[in-house]
Amino acid sequence: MTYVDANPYQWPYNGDLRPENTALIIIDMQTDFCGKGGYVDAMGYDLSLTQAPIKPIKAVLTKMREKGYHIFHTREGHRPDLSDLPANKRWRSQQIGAGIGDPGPCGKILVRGEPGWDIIDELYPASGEIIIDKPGKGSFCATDLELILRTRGIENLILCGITTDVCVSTTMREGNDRGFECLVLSDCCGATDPGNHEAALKMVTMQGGVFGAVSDSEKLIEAL
Ligand code: C5J
Repeated sequence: MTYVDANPYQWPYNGDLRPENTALIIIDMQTDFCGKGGYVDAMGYDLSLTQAPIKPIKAVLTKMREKGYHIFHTREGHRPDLSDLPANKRWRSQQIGAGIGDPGPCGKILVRGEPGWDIIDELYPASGEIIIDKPGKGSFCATDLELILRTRGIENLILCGITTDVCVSTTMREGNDRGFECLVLSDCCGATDPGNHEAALKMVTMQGGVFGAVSDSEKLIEAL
């Protein structure tokens, strides 16, 4: 049996941690969320907060690739004709001066195929790794993620990426409700607000691990 030192319990609950049944899911490490001229930059948030997880994610990705774990990457974005962009999501983004679909220094904000929408070079998917394109915050909504996970017999999800309180948290909740055993890595996530990052992680640990457990890159690598 293999466990990762985690809070509030040693993860996974049953000690069944193997490359065959476990996936790393790296959420939205796109220029739009952590690069100069992207969506988060246009909203005026501190980019160092969403860039902080790049190095620890790279360490985890390297180790999990080496050990043969399933690797998934997600990208939030919309069709070029914006047919999958809800009017309220567009309107809200316009209120903060970063209208989704509007032109910016990295192309149209959060639009598929634009430079700002793609995954940053440091963490770019290797050939054979699964990329999930999603129109919303959760990675299960309007995607084939669950079908692929079930088809491969994956039971454990190790989650990281940006932002902790939005797309990572939503995906963890969706995965947990579907019966997946979820672990989030605190230093491999980042949010546009440090308090929200901390709160999103703390929420996981309530009720004996209401959405799963929290660990970090070092502890995971040690366990692997
Ligand atoms: C947001 C995300 N924050 N990837 N998306 O809009 O968390």
